[in-house]
Amino acid sequence: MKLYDLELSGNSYRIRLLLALLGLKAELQTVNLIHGENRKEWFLSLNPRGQVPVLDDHGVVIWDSPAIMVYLARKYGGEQWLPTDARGMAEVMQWLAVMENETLFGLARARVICKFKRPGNLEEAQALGNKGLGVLEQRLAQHDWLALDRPTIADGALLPLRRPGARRRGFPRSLSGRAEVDSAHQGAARLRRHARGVAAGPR
Ligand SMILES: N[C@@H](CCC(=O)N[C@@H](CS)C(=O)NCC(=O)O)C(=O)O
Repeated sequence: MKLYDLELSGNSYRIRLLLALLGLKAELQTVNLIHGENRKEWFLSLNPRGQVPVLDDHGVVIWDSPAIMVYLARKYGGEQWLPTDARGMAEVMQWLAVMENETLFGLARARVICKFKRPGNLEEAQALGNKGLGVLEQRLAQHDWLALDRPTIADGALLPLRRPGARRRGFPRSLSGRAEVDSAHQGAARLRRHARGVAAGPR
């Protein structure tokens, strides 16, 4: 199994995290976005969107981090990480939607504007990110996990982006010190503790 990824990429991190939680090993191939490797023909043939992460599981090629999580959870995780009953699956998927919207276009966008000086509307990104954090906070104030009563790919998808130290790696300062950030940190710590219990943890 091979994962095309990038150390700094939050979208790639969540796949490394899930691989570790599932006790799976993958060969990691760094795709250098700065040098435009993701726009080369060989990489576009794997992912026409030219983005990491991409998983190649012995010829089965999947791109987009939530899709990769769904694939890994269903293929290797039994019912634990993504259950097949209607309600359980829907509850997990609704959190993946938060990841694809508020996290990606809010927190992650704000991060690339601040850290990599990419163009974009920082205020809008932060407002959306804060909205997403508020939704996480509301849930985590009353539950240990985002979906159901156990860790699922919803936690793997959403919590690592707010892991302690994330701010140093470029998340906007204006998000610091907020109750929902602290709560998301606690959620992330809970997931990492769980990860330590079942696996060596991601790098
Ligand atoms: N929805 C995608 C987003 C992937 C994404 O934005 N990847 C970034 C790195 S974190 C990337 O490859 N950007 C290069 C580009 O878009 O040209 C996912 O979750 O995998």
